[in-house]
Amino acid sequence: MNSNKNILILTIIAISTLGNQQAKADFVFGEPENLGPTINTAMHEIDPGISWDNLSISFQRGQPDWSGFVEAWIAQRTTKYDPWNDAVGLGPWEDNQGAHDAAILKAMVETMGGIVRGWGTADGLELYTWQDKLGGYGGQDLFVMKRETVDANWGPLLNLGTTVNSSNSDYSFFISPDGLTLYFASYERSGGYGRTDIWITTRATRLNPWSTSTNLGPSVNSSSWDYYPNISPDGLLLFFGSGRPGGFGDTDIWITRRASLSDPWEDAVNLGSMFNTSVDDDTPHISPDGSTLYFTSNRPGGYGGYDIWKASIKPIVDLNGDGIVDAQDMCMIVDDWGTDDPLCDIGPMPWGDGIVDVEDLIVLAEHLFEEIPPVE
Ligand SMILES: [Ca+2]
Ligand SMILES: [Ca+2]
Ligand SMILES: [Ca+2]
Ligand SMILES: [Ca+2]
Repeated sequence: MNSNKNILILTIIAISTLGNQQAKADFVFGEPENLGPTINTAMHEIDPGISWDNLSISFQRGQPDWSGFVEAWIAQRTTKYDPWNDAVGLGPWEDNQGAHDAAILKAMVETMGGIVRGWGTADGLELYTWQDKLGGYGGQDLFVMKRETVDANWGPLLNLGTTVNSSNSDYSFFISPDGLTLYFASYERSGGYGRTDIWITTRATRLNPWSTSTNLGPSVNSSSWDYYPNISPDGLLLFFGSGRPGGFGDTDIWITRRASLSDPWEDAVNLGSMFNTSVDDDTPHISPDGSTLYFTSNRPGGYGGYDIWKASIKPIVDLNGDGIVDAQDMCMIVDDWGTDDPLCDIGPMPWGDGIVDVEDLIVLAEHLFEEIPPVE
C-alpha cells in the first residue's frame, strides 16, 4: 500500500526507548504535505494556529521581502474532513515594533467564532498575546485579555507582570486549556542557556497570581533559539522549534516527552530527517483533536517563501507488529482490558487516555485488515 510506504516511523518509537517507561501512546506521522493554494502563495505564510472547534486556521502573511506589515489571515472549512476554503485577510497583524493589537485579535476571534488552541483558554474567556507598545518591562511582554462570558466584550490588554515578563523579549507562548500553565519563549533571560529559551509559569487557580517563571532546563533548552512551544492534547508531549546543533539546518522541530504530568521533561529529540529539512522548519502546532501537526517551512515544493505545512498523526494499530491489523491485535486489547498498557492504549486517537477499553477497540476497528509495513 503506497500510502503506508510513505508513513514516517519516527520520534515516538525513538523516544520510548530513551526513557525507562514506554510512551503512553505510540503513533506515527504521515508524510508532510503543503496546505495548498487556498492558504499558501508566493508570499510568506507563517505561524499556523487551529481553533478549538478544528474548523478555522489562522496564520500570518508577509511580503516576499518582508517589507510592510505582516497581516493576519483566516481560512475555514465546513467540517474537519473538508479542505480549507480560500483564506481571508483581516488586516495588519503587527506594526513595525512587533506589537499585536487588541483590535486584530478581537476580529480574529469574531471571524473564527472561537480561539486558537494555545492562544487562549478552552472556555474562550482568556486570550493571550505579546506586544511592546504598551510600555511593559522591556522588549516584548506577554499580555492577556479577559471577558466574563463568550458573549461579553473583551477587557483591556493586561500585562502579566514581573513574575512572567522580563526586561528582554518575552513572546511565543502556549497557554494550557485550563489557563493554569503558561509556556513561553524569553530572550537572553538571566538563568537561560542562550538566545531564546522556553520558560514556564503556573498558578493554582485563575484568580491566583502567576508564579515566578522557571526555565525548562537543559533537557529542553539549548544555547540556540528554542521557541514556539506547543503541547499535545494529553499534556505529555512538547513540540518546539530550535536552531540548536544536531539538526538538519536552520531551525528544526524538536520534541520532548514526560511520563506523566508531574514528571520532568526528558531530553529533547529531533523529529528526524524525513520531517525536518535544511531550511527553516518551526512553529509546530498540534490541532485540538490531536490528528494533525501543522508547521511553517520554506522547504522546496511549496508556493514560494514560507508556507504552512501539515503532517497527519496516526496511532500504531498493528499491535503485535506482524504486518496486518487483525483479530490477534484485537485479542491483545482484550487481554489488556482495564489496564494502562501503553501499547494497547491507542484511543481516543492518537494519544490514548490511560486505560485500555472500548475506545481502543474502536480505533483498531477503523484500521481492521489494513496491511502495515514492518517498523524498521
Ligand atoms: Ca508562501
Ligand atoms: Ca519583556
Ligand atoms: Ca536557547
Ligand atoms: Ca531545518
